[in-house]
Amino acid sequence: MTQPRTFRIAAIPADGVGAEVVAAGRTVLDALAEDSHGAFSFDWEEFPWGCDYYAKTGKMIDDDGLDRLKDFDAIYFGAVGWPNVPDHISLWGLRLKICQSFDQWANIRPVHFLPGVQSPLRKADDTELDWVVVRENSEGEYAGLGGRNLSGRGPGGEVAVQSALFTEVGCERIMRFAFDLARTRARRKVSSVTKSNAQQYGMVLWDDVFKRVAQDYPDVETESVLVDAMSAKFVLKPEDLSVVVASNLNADILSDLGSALAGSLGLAASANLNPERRFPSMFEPVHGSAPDIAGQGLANPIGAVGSAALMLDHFGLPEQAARLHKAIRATTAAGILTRDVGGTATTEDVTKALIAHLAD
Ligand code: GGG
Repeated sequence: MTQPRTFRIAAIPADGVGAEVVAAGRTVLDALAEDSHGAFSFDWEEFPWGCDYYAKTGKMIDDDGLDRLKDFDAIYFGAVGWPNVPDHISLWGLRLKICQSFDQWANIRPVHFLPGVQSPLRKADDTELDWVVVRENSEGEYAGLGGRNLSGRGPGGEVAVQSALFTEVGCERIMRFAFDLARTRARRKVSSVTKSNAQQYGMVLWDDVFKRVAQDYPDVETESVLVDAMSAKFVLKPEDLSVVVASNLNADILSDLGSALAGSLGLAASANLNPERRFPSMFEPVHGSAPDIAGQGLANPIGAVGSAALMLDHFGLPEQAARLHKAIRATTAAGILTRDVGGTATTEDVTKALIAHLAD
């Protein structure tokens, strides 16, 4: 008989709708655990970090915050960013600080088309669409290298340098991750997103590593596509996609496009993985804090619940993850939809429907 397991999870709702969707995700996960009759449970600890905390303390996270997080089994994150704090301070002070310090170098962002949710793509009406964006999550355009100088020249005289960093180690590990993922999917294909025609150093290294790694996966189809052409392909030929591997910034932009094509950013889930498991991985909806709807009970919890499913997969509970995915599909198919996907349901309505459908 397998031992019951308790997963220790650090919840960081952070800003805006983050609080509402993390609460919804926790409620659904606790319902799942209750239904497991003791096979597994979740032990939650919630941390108050975010922009409000910054306004009070001058810090996005406590000085010993990473130390307090490092022994959790996972981090369940909401969204970061609020108009009272400059975006680069809040993003670097919390989300990127966690991702980079815990070497969460693989960011997985599946694009699922759900029943009952209308896509702006006409093609989605009669074509099965489903792909995963694999985002390099530790370097590239987000390496944080650069600086501002020459402000002494006076107004209009300052300069800024922001360098992208591409290492062979960083490129190779994310590409191998993408190829391994492709081998688990019906269509074994990896599309690499590049811009090597214009970025002749970093992106040419990216392309060279892609060609070298591909040789170890002769059973996986490949293509290398410029980021501008890939944006068009997302809209015009998405049925040709399975795993899309891209640098930090390119993948961030393309995954938002993918989520919008699937109907809403509110549906999109993500996992920031430290595949070696030296540090906890972090699971969060792709969307931000949405100040326009925050605190009104209108946020779509599906992105956060889909992220919880990715967390269950990471814990080695694929059947439980599948139950969440099934409940999500049953809920949208029944027309229980928040405003962002054309419905009138509240966060609470969708959460209740998800829990009800766990029994299906
Ligand atoms: N839950 C995702 C989130 O809070 N994102 C905030 C954001 O601005 N992210 C930008 C990025 O990750 O590049």
